[in-house]
This record gives sequence, structure tokens and C-alpha cells, in this order.
Amino acid sequence: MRIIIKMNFNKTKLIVPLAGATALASCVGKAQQESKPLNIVYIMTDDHTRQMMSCYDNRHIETPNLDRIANNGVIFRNAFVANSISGPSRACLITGKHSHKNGKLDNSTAFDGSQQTVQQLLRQAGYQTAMVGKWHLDSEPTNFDHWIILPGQGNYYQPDFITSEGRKNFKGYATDLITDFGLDWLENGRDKEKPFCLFLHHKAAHRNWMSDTTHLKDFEDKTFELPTNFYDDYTGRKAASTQEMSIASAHDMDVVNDLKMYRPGVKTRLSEGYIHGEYARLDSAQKAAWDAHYQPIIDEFYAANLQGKELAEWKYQRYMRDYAKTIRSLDENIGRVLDYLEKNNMMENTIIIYTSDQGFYMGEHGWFDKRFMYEESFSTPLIMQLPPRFKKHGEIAQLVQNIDFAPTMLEIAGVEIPSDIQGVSLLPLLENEKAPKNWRKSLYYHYYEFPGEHAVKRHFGVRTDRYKLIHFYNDIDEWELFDLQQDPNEMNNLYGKAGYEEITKELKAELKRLQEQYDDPIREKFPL
Ligand code: SGN
Ligand code: CA
Repeated sequence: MRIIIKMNFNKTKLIVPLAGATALASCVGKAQQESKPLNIVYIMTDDHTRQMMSCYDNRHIETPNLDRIANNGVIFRNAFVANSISGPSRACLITGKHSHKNGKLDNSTAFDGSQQTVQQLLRQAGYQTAMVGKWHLDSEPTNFDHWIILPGQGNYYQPDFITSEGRKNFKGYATDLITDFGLDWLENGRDKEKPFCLFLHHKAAHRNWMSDTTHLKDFEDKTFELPTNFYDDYTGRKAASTQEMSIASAHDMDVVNDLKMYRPGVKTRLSEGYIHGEYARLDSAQKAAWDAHYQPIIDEFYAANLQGKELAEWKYQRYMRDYAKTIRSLDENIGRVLDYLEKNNMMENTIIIYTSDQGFYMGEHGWFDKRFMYEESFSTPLIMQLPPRFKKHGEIAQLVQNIDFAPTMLEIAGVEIPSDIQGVSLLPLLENEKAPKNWRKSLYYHYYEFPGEHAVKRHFGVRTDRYKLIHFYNDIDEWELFDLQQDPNEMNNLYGKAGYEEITKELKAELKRLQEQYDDPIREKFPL
């Protein structure tokens, strides 16, 4: 067991064995007080995307509490994930490694919890560790002092939670309950003598976007702006043309399960799942509020018998409203956490990290869901509230990735970063006004879940500050190249076009370099 005596954000760290701690403690005196190990509150939501956070994008929704975090710290403009899907993304977070190294390639494989994780290293360094909410790794959490998790995806209403003692049902709405459990651990569960790292992982805003009854009426009068590429026809992008995540498609976005347009006699692909699933979980008061809200909308919907574009745009508006309502609850609950930390004078010594397991499509390319290396789902929101000792405030433009979270937490805790961790600590970006000159110039991405729901082909790729090169493989052999400066919506595939030979060559070389650096075995199958 080691204890950190002095926080030092520069290269050298004073880490001494516990036995030596008492003797040293008196010498360190005031300096030690000022540099107590920082607490970490890591809040991760599910499928929450930058388009639905006012600190990133003010077109759709106000998120005052999330904006509080960004205003009291930093907002990353270029934060991305390594594999845009839940389980794999969570595995990247806790290992600091790409999927091929931590073994969690897709949502169907179980994470091997005996491997090195950030919570294990933090705990060894004297941190109290807790995991509350959506875990989604298909194996039991390891190395937490406390954990209470949703089974799999969990439910919005009256959700079950699993602890080391078994499974229990709770009355209430998932976003509120997860916050309650997190705050309860902060107040009553932890050893207050020790620094802590709390992982607070929300279920919201995952499909099928069930609003809390208190927010059912919100956004009903709002007409959301349609993305300019809502009617993307996928010309020149074969992989994009074969996905199954289209809002317009009756198969992909289900009017009953996803948009709650249930009435007796109507059967859709997912209607049974909704009726016997989330809808059946509402208690009688919730069900009464639900039906009172939805019935007139349902009646109007079936009477109108919309078709074509009218139907597609109606579906888009309903989707946006439901999603936005779940964000309302989320933002309020983030506010509860911030208020608690403020009230208990913990802000001075706590770093708050807010992110999502990946971004999401809010109608861009005509889609919902994620998985693609296109900007909306490759990116993830990342904002941090920083204690006063950090110099940086405002925007950070450098390329960062979710494999960087583990090393960042370790450096915050004064723990040496093991050499097999592939991410890099973000502390140099937080400590200094100016980012280090040698910061990484490109990011690597690899998505595996095919065949699978939404039919997004396997692909890997590289992104620099300006360009993106993607290779779709397996049952397809396609390349896509985008100039993000000229074409931020990624509509125009430049691969193979005259004039782009040189940049393609450079990006392929960079992709090859990254596959070697990260030791991705795919390079043996598809040598570049
Ligand atoms: C569920 C959803 C999918 C979603 C995956 C993965 N279908 O299967 O739409 O892509 O989760 O999401 S649902 O009808 O069951 O809601 S992830 O965020 O957990 O990776
Ligand atoms: Ca997710």
C-alpha cells in the first residue's frame, strides 16, 4: 500500500510507502495541506452527444448545470472515443487501452475484470473507489470499495440494481436513483479520511428515451432544426448506405417502441418489447400521467396517416423531444451533484469530469445511434470542472481520446502510469495555458460490432485535425476520405479522387504507424 504525500503535477512525484508516511507528514506540514490528493468525480452518461449540450451547441436545448461544469473549467472541442459503442468504450475508460488490447471488442463479449484497471491502481494508492450506475461490461465489477450497477442496459422506470449482495428492485426513475446512490456513498458510504474516485454512470440518454413523468410536457412546443444532411442519400459511401439506423425507416426507428405511439391492434417490430418492457414498468400514477400526455398525440398521429418526408420529419421531432426530456432530468441531477459538492466545500479539492460513452446522431445523415467514425458518434462531450490549482480555463482544441482518462486519473492521484497503458495523461493540457508542442497529431479508431444491430460495417481509421481516412472491411472493402475543413458534415468522399493522392498516401502511412504503435493485430490481415 502506498500513500501520496505531495501532489506534484510536474514530472517528479513524491510517493512513499505507508510506513514512512507518518514521519514525513510532519515535515510536509502546510504544503501537504495545500496539495492533498484530489478527489475525482467522473460522470459518464450514455449516448449523450455534444449537439444536446448548450455549452457545445445552443440550437436545441439549454443544459445550465452541465454548462456550470464547463464554465468552471475546461471544454474539450476535440474529444473522441476509440470504439463508439458502450461496453467497449467503458473498457477503454478503465484500462486506458484500445479494444484489441483490453479484449472488449463489442457489446457481446465479457470484459475480463482480472486485468489491470484504473480503479485497481487508484485503490492501491489509497483511493476509495465506487461505481454507481450503468456498467455494461458483462462481468462483475472488480476493485471497487463499493458498487451498485444496472443489469446490462438497465431500465428507466423502477430499475433493478445489482450489488455484491444480489439484485434488488427500486422504485423511481433511473437518473434520479443513480444520483441518489452516488450522493449517498459520498455522504455515508466512503471513508472520509481518504481521497476518492466516484464513477457515476447514467443510463440516460439511451434508447428508447423514456422521459421522467415530470418532464413529459417539456419541448412539446419546440420545433427542432432539421440537420442540413437529414436527407443524405449516401452517394459514394457504401457502408453508410447499408446501415440500419435511419429515423425515416419503419424498421430502424420504431413508432411504438421508440416514439411511444402504441394503440391496441398496432403491431410493429418492437411493439411487444415496449408494451411488456418499459411501458409495463410504469406504476399506476406514472401510467396515468403517461397516457394522459401521449393519448392525444397518438390519436393525432394515426388520424394524420403521414407518409414520406412528412412522416420522417414528424419522427425526427418526436425523437428530439423524447431525447431532450431525458437530458432535462440528467441536467437537473448533475446540478444536485454540483450543489452537494459546493455545500460540502469539496470543490476546492475535487475534479469533476463529465463525458459520455460516445456521441450520437441527432438526425445528421438521417440517423439515430452511433458506431460510425463520422464526427457525431466518434466524438464525445468532455468538460471538466477544475479546482483552483489548475491554470487552464476555457477551450482545449487538442485531440484527446477516452483511452486518456485512465492515465489522467492516475496522474491526478500521483500514481505512476504503467507503460502498457496506451492513452496519455491530459494533465499537461490542464496545468498550462499553452498546450505542449509535441501533443499527438492524430487519433486511431476501430469499430468491430458487425454483424450486429444497426448493421454498421467493421472499420478502422485515422483522424488528424483536418482529415479523416476510414477503411470499412470484413464483408466490404471500401475507403472514405474527408476534408473536415471543407466538408464538416462528411458528405463528400474524396477517396480515389484526383488531387488527393498525396494526402491519402500520408494518411495511410499515419494509419499504419498508429496500428504499429498500438499493436493492433488487424494490420496483419490488412497490411497498409
Ligand atoms: C440496444 C439498442 C440499440 C443500441 C445498443 C447499443 N436497441 O441494443 O439501438 O445501439 O443497445 O447501445 S434497443 O431497442 O434495445 O434499445 S450501447 O450504448 O449500449 O452501446
Ligand atoms: Ca452508449
